[in-house]
Amino acid sequence: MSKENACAHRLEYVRKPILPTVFCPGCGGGTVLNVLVHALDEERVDQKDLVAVTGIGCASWLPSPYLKSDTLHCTHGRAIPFATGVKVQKPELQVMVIAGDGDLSGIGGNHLIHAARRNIGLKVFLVNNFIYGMTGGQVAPTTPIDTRTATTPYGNPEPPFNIAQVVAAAGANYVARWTTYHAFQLKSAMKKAFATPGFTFVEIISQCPVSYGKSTKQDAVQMLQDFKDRSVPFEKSCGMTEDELEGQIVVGELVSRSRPEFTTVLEQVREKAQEEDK
Ligand SMILES: Cc1ncc(C[n+]2csc(CCOP(=O)(O)OP(=O)(O)O)c2C)c(N)n1
Ligand code: SF4
Ligand SMILES: [Mg+2]
Repeated sequence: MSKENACAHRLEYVRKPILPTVFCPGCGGGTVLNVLVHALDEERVDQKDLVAVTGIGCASWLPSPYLKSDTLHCTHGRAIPFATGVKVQKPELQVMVIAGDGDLSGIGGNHLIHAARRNIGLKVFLVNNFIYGMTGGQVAPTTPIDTRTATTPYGNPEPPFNIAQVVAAAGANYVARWTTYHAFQLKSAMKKAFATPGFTFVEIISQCPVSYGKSTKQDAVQMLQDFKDRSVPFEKSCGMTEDELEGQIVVGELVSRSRPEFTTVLEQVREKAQEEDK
């Protein structure tokens, strides 16, 4: 396939017109969408079998309106319950959730850990920009300690969630973390997330030069440089102390395993119930 044809092929996953996008200049959202479309294409995910579910926030504009598949743009924090309903009714579909850190780990945090515990076959991509971006920069459960935000003008007193570790501990089959600086590694992780049965989760550290940039006084390029400089491979991080890991971004694959997928288990229960109720 020529380069031009390959590009046209990937664009089939995207609703047109895409420009102008809703994203601010320098936002990581464009990179995330670009990488996602490459992953969908290379994994040969059929658009007719794909349901993209999201909540509310800048990251939630990624699947809806931009992905040309069935999309559910749901209420803030409730993407996973909606996606769970779809997957339970139609287990044969590829059900993907893509939303922000506030959406999935703040208001929707309980849904996230229980979906991971059940190991239901959702493909979840959490775009972590360390802030409530769309609403102007309020503190999120992922905001680093001491950061000055719109709602923590004297510095954030709360330590942040290590959300990939939380999801891994809850029982997901696959968990990885990359940043928008690591586009190729991120694509590989997304492909593996699509290919692995069960609950799969990729945390994507992404730059928000507007709402989070107000706090860090960095532009998009400085943020990407910072992601590069602060990244530590997961394997190396295992030999480091908590103090040494302070302020670092651990990247790579945290978990890859094969616990039973929830809708398969549910089907077995259904068959058992029918047998016992005869
Ligand atoms: C129930 C409810 N509470 C609050 C809001 C307001 N709200 C909309 S988006 C958002 C935060 C978005 O942050 P995040 O999910 O991290 O997405 P980002 O914009 O950073 O990509 C909030 C608080 C809402 N729409 N609904
Ligand atoms: S506010 Fe931040 S996350 Fe939202 S579009 Fe602008 S740069 Fe991107
Ligand atoms: Mg956010």
